[in-house]
Amino acid sequence: MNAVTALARLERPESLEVAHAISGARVLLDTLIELGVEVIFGYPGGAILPVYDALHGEPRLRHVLVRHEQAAVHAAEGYARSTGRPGVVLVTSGPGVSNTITGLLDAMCDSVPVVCISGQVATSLIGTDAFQECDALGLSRPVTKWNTAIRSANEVAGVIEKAFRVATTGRPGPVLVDFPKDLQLAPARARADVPPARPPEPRRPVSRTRVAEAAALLGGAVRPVFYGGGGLVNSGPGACDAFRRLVERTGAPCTLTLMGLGAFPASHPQFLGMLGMHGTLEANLAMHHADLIVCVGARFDDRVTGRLEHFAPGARIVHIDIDPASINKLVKADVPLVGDCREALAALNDALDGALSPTPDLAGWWARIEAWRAEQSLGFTPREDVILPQHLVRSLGDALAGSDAIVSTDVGQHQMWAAQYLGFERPGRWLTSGGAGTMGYGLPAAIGAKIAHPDAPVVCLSGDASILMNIQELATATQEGVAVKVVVLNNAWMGMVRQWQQLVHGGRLSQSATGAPDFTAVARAFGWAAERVSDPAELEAALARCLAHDGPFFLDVDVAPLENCFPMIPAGSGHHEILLDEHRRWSGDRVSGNRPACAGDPQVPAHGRADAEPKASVIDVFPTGELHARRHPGRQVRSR
Ligand SMILES: Cc1ncc(C[n+]2csc(CCOP(=O)(O)OP(=O)(O)O)c2C)c(N)n1
Ligand SMILES: [Mg+2]
Repeated sequence: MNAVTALARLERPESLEVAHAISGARVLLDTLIELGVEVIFGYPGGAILPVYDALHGEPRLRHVLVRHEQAAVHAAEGYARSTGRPGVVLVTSGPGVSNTITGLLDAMCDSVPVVCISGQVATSLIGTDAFQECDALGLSRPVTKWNTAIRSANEVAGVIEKAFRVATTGRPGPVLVDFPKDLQLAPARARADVPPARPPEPRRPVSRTRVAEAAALLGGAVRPVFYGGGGLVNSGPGACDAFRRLVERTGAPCTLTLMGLGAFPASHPQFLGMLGMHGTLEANLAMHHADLIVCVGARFDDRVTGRLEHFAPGARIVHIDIDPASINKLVKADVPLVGDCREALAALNDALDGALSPTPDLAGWWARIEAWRAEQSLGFTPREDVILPQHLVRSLGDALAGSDAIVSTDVGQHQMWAAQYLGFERPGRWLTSGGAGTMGYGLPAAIGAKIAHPDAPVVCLSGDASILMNIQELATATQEGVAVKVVVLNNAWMGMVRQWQQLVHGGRLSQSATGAPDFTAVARAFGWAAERVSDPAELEAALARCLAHDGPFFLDVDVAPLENCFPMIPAGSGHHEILLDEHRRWSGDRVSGNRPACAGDPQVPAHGRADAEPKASVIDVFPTGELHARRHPGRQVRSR
């Protein structure tokens, strides 16, 4: 007997042989399979080893071995958001489960259905400060929709079924089930003995009275706006279709939140772009001047409303949401409509079908909107000497056009540029961390999505700081053979932090300069193909090589380091006070400051900005000089 076999015998109690066929661990896997689970994202450890043992050689479940438990949750989120099915996570006790907390918070904030199963020390050891014991329920309570511990091997199937039901019904969210090791090993009654799960709670029917009130408001509004959010995406393609039908039949403009992008086609003439802090001028001004806002599956988040006292002063509000707690939380709804978006929108469409009054004439409203659109708040002119971030994102969008690609992002300026410039035509193709704003989300989320959609192009657009937060997941993609692409918008800054420090903190650039490692060397070390590009003339070809490569590919794109993301509603301002760029501010109903020249202007060459030298700025705290002067001592200075 060699040492390994002896050790295995020592660690494998005889009782396990007896229990193995129907151990708690086996029941867990059988239940997952019955619930339709095909993929688990996880990382093993002592307190979950009996489940990993049962998983060994189980052909019906694919286990994706991540390299950090936080990434397991983000990968499960990417899987869930791109399929509409819950993502499943398996981790050990102590640091294994505590590492999931950021991921669970992320899923909680963005209403993503995730079921996380964590190992726990044996029940006899709970409360003794045993090795890798931690209060998993206490830790995860604020970041889960529901959590529970398994108290007997016989209840495994029932608890897991309930976990899936809670995660996926109503407003979706993460659930954690803590599973002590002795119960994983204990014999469990056969699956058939378990009492059948309670049927799902009957859905609350949509109120006909409220639907009629909403239809009446739509029939009388002359400046209506539809404002859709992530709830539309969660409700599924049927809800998005019903939303489109409603928007088209009323002829009204439509805007979407960061989480809602894709719920209405970006190329549609009635789409105004994203709203909120970095939304388009026309979307935010339409909200500000509206006489009716129909909010569907969104929650009047502070990044959307700006300063609440100034929010949409003349608008009546119809608010459709499955979560009653979201209604009247921040903005009082004139017509609250609690229910699933798809059902509520179908009812509203039906009510309008039966309405006798003609649709109001919105020509005057559209004329105002077109004037705001004409300001081209997302306009930019590519440069020949350096890749502008906007140019990178637009080129990536062009390269992906027509391929039904899935794009994930991290958090920062690159995320906002992605939301502004990548047009999403369908739901479920845009994966981003909205509510929590979690740096480190992008790469594992892309891996989870690619595993669900092996034939779709899946790209993670990241920032040079964010990608480092879960860079170890490059190893997951290599081992699992997952051909995701990473495109890093590399400005060598925590760009969004620097932007706020410039605009809000007097230009004191405290700890936001990062520099960056040689990402191509890092990626190659993990077995990825990689390239770096800095010349605008080479960008398109580099993107094409990245997307065409048969395997994971890391493209490090050097961009103009000091570019900032506009439009921007500064924190504490209303929707009508918008910075259009460093030089121009929209206030009330007009622009102050000078517009930098753009391509198409008579005096400007086709490429290149006429105003290379900064003009006097309308933003007082914008010491551009200091940006060039201050360099982190150890920072790698890029040659251009
Ligand atoms: C885990 C986490 N820590 C800190 C932050 C705060 N934060 C928001 S954006 C940002 C900088 C991101 O830099 P980078 O990834 O390079 O993106 P860029 O803004 O330059 O595009 C930071 C630190 C966060 N969102 N998440
Ligand atoms: Mg950066």
